[in-house]
Order: sequence, then structure tokens, then C-alpha cells
Amino acid sequence: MRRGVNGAAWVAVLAAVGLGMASAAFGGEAEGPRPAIIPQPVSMDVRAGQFRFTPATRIVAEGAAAGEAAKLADALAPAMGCRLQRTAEAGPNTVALAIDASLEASAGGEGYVLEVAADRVTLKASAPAGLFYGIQTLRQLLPPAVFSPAKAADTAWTVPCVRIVDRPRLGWRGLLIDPARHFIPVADVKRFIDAMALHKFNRLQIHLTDNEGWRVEIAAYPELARVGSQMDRTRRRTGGKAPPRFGFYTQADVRELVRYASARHVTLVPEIEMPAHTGAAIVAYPRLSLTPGALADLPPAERWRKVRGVVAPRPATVAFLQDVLAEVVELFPGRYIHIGGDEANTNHWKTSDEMQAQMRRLGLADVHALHSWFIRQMDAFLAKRGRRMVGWDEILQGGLAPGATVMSWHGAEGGITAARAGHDTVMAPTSHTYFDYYQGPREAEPRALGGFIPVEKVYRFEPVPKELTGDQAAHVLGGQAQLWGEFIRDARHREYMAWPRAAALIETLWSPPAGRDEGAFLERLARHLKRLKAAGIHFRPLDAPGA
Ligand code: TNX
Repeated sequence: MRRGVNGAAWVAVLAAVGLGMASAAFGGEAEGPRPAIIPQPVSMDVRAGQFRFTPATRIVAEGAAAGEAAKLADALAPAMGCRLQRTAEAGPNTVALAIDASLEASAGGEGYVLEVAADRVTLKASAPAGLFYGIQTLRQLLPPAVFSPAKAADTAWTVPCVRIVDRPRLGWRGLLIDPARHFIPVADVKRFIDAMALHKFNRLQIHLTDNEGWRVEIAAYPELARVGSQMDRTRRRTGGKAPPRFGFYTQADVRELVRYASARHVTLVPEIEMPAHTGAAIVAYPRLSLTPGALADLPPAERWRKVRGVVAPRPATVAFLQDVLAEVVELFPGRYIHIGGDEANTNHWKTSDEMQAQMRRLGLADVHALHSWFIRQMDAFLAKRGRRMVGWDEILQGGLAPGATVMSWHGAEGGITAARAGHDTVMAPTSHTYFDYYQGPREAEPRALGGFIPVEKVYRFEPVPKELTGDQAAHVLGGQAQLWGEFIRDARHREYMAWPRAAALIETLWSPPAGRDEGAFLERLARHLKRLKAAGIHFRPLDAPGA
């Protein structure tokens, strides 16, 4: 780590921003410094002059562009104190949004071309997602006060004249939240999605089940949520200090979250953990356990102390969990369903006569093969329903299921192995993307799981391992950071752990790697944080103690 050097660099960056450094130092051609867009667009040509939004500015949009135009009006309304109206014809003082199918080849579905001239703004994309991302860039071109949820007085709503051509480097730009450990109310999930969307993240993995809680209503097995959401395990882990966060998402809650996320071009990726991290399910349904008898006699509140957190992978358990997945598939329309697959203590299977007999019956050589047998049935079940199964990299042990996408968390190795075998992968290594780890000196930070991943380190994350050939690299769908919830108690704390590190991550996933420049990024980030401040999003300040 070059912490000493970074510390010194920081003082210079912060001083420069504080003094409103002259435009020339930032290479800006027009008035003011070059716009600080995060993630950095593919190309940005800044010209002289500016466009000014006024209450008389009109938005032009037809057909599929109209939905995105309404989101632009919604985004500007609180701070401007007025909602811009639509008009039929592009002319002076208009912002015109249009779907242009011919951009598909150059911009893909998420890219856009944004042109700001002194008298009008034109935004084009081949699909609504591209328009949405162009709008996010346009918001960042405005003064930071535009992110304020309340009317910002005395602000000139100007945008520098620019031409921006942009598209993401990678398609899976994810974050993980963990309501299993500390339940996250629906309103807080929405808040988190808003912050993601303004940074152009597009996947939110929700870790819905674990030893500490089951957080989604399953109609076929009502005890999962009823009993499994009321456990007190996380509290024990935090030494009894944190209040318990009980709760679960009803199916109506899930539908609302899916709708909310999809309006912001975020796909929810539900994670239903199996065969391990299943303590809450076993407490609710002891028949999933290797030793059901010992549990069933206890009252549910006593059971979790005896639960080993791994199910018995017998055919009845497979059927049970497939019933669960059948409902999950109905609730979550996204293509990817995550089945966990990590950290199974298979010793419990080794010492079980029942499992040894089952392995002989199925001709499985060892417990890894048993794990793989179990996971393959989930893969086949999801594939039949047109979905793709995702699992943590332990699903490689004992042989990969044919349709599996591997989420590589023990470093890059799992992803490299998967890509070489022709499987898709998402890079989520503990080295750079575990945002439950410390981001500053321990004594100055809220208690975290361990580790040390400061924002500069996140910015050095390279999601596409250089070991891969071009064809293999095409299997790297993207990357994802994890906000595991053992110690994250509420929305404010979650935001503190997420930002600004996720701002660094998104740039590694969206922007061309050739343009990566840590010093320039940190300078842009200091200015970007004014937007988060205006939006009321909590973050770790760049000048926090020990930075
Ligand atoms: C490992 S990453 C886990 C999680 C923990 C996390 C804490 C993974 C697949 N499993 O259950 O929350 O470490 O950093």
C-alpha cells in the first residue's frame, strides 16, 4: 500500500478543489473545470458555451423515449422547484430524447450520445437504458445542487456544451446487499437502488437467506419467513449490542421492489443460499436437517443453537428447495438466480450414515461430488424455466453444473477456471470488492468484518483477468462488490461502507481501462462527493481520519 504517498496527494487534491482550481489545470476548454463525470465516459468533448435549464425548458420525447423523459423531469423537479413540461417539437430551449436504432452497433443497449449546445440538448440511444444513463450523465453536468431533494434557491441550472459518446465496458455492474444478517426495510432498499442508478450500476444481488434469517415469503412453506425472520443470531454476533433487525419481504414487497428497480434499469438478482448458510430454513423446517429428530422436539427459538447450517442433500430436500425456487422464479423476472453454494461444511455429510449410503446409491465418489450432484439439480431446474443459475466459486469443486455462472470470490482463480471452461463468470473477489471490510484505520472506523480495502485499492481492481485470452475474457460478464451485513445495521451505515468505494468500482466496470488515472479519478471524486452530499447519501469523506 502506498498510503503515505496517497495521504500527501490527498492534501493537494482537496486543497485544489477547495480553492476552486483554475480551469486550465484541469484541461477544460470552456468556463470552469472539466466536468467531473463518474463513471468517466468513453469520450467527452467540452466546447465553449453553456445550456441553461429554466422553467420554460421543454422536453421532447416520443414512444419508448417518453418513459425516460418522465424520469428526467422527475429527477430535476425537486431541486429546480418545477416540473419541466413536454412539447412536440425540438427547438430552442428543448431537451430532445430519442431512440435511434442505428446506434445499436456502436453504443449497444446501454450506450448513448449526448450533445449539449447553447440552445438545446439532444440525447440519443438505441434503447431506453441508454437514455437513462445519458440522463444520469446530464444530471452530473448540472450543479451538484440538482441532486438536492428540496428546492435549491439561487442556482443557475447551467450545463457546459459537450458532446459525450459513451457505453459501458461490462454488462454486469453489481452490488450485493444482505438483509439476511440485518433486515433491510423496503424503503431503504429503494434508497440504495437510487444511489446505484445514479452511478450506472445495473445489478443488485439480494442475499435473502442465511443462518441468521430467511427474508422472503414463500407461499408453499410459510414457516420459512414466519419463523426464519425472527431469529436473534446476528445480535449474538455483534455481542448483543445491535438491536435485532427482524422482518421479511412479502411477495407484494418483492413485486414492488422489482418494479422500482426495473424503472431504474437495475435487475434484482435474488440469492437463496444452499446447501449451507441455511440455518434459518432448518430452524423453520427441521426435516431439512441431517438430524431432524434432535431439532423438532425443541421450540423454534431454541433450535438455532443446534443447527449446523447445512441441509441434508437428500432428494426430499432437493424437492423442497426446488419448490422455493419455483416461487422465486415467479417473483423475480431477471435471468439470473443465485443459489449460493458457498462454505458448505461437508464434514457433516462425511459422518452421516444416511449420506454415505446415498452417495453409494448414486455412485458419487466423495462429498464434493455430492455437493455437485445437489447443485446440478438446481441448475437443471432453473434452466428448464429459462433462467441461469449463479453460484459462488465453491460450485467448481466436484464438477461444474452445465449452465452455471460462477461468482468468483476467492480471488480471480474461480473466474479464470470458469471462463477457460467456457462458463460465464462475475468477478467479486475479497481482495478488492468486499465492502464489509475496513476502508480506513480500524481505530477510527465503525466495526467491520476485517480486512482493509480503501477506495484507492478498489480503483485498482481489474475485473478482466489478464490471464484470459480474448475469447475467454468474453465470459467475464462484469464485477460486483459485496456489502455483507453482519455488522451493517442501518441505511446510513450501509451507505458509509458503499460510498465512495462503489464510485471507484463502477469506473472499473464502465469506463475504458486505457483511460484509468488514479490521481485524476480522486480529483473527480472529490467533486462528485458534493453530489452525494446534496442527495443526502452518506459516505466516508476523503479527508476522514487516516485517509
Ligand atoms: C463469506 S462470500 C461469505 C459471507 C460472509 C462474508 C463476510 C461468501 C460467498 N460467503 O457469508 O458474509 O464472507 O465477508
